[in-house]
Amino acid sequence: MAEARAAPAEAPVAANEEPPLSDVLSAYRTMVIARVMDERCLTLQRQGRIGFYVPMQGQEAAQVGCAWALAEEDWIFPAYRELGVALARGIPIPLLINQFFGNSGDEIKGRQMPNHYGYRRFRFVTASSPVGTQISHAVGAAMAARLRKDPIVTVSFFGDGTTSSNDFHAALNFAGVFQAPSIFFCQNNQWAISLPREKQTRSATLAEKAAAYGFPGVVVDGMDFRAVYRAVAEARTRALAGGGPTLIEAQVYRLGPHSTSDDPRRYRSDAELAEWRDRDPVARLKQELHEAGALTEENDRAIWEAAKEEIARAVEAAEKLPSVDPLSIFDDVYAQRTPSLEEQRAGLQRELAAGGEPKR
Ligand SMILES: Cc1ncc(C[n+]2csc(CCOP(=O)(O)OP(=O)(O)O)c2C)c(N)n1
Ligand SMILES: [Mg+2]
Repeated sequence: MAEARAAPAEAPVAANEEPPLSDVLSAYRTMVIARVMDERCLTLQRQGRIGFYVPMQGQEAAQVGCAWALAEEDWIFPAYRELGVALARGIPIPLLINQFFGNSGDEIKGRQMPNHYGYRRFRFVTASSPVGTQISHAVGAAMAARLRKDPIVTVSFFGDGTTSSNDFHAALNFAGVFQAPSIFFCQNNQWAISLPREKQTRSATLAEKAAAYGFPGVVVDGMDFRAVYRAVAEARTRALAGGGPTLIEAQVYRLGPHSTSDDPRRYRSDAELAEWRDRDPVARLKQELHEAGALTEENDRAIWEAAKEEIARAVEAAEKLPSVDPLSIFDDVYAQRTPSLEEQRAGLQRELAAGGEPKR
């Protein structure tokens, strides 16, 4: 079965060591699941079955490669495009799909935008919509971990455009000064909605910005699973040894739209898209596994089929679940509801019992 197996729980191999082949095959499977789920979610939104989705095609190797080099105790501070990281963490597919539907299986009870999930038990903080805020949070959590002598790192995920945010500067400066055990994982997907990378900054690379904060910045081919894995493993080893933070710029491409509210044909060329499609990270890892004798065409077909089936099952189950109970809107805010909230809750309960639509 094409389960999105979580990245290995034990500490990752030392820097520069290669992940074992069996592990790479699991990572490949996770990348395939991410690709299939991504396509399915886009379609679900186009069909009006879910409200919103943020695609990540083209960023599978960067996301899974990064997550694979972490330990499960490490905390993830994602932006809104990190499906590959979520799957690599072992967050179950049905849980994610239920969140997109905002149904009664959504642990967040429909209180977040679709696609803005987070789960404490997976150490995966709720996706940040304001760009960059998660970077400061990650540094704060890294400092807390160090004070508590927790041997972990925190990792923030963000894009090229986010390097222009206030939080990027504040977080990296602070992390540099205090040598926070935090990894800044920038997926340079070449676009910040319609703004191209070359208009974002005059810096030659995004990674070189780390020099101003006094710590290493590395550029890595984000279409290459192993290269990403090695860069993150090395940054993690250094952070745990007290060597401070690292900024990693993974060069990738967003093959799909920015979100389901975007039409990229209005601002970028088919030729550019085609050029990056030729560097498809999923196809690349497949080729590598094939050459290493770890994957046959037949096994590969089975991996894709299993992924499609698993996702289809999760969607089918999600559509059978009822919506979130409207009364749950009054839960989880106060330990004891105020009299006015009790009154409003009773009013809604009466309306629902009378079969009416809740007043908006
Ligand atoms: C503080 C803030 N300003 C503006 C926006 C609107 N916005 C949403 S996504 C985005 C572009 C971000 O680009 P990048 O950091 O490259 O990430 P990508 O979406 O390409 O993954 C912007 C400007 C926002 N969400 N938050
Ligand atoms: Mg971008």
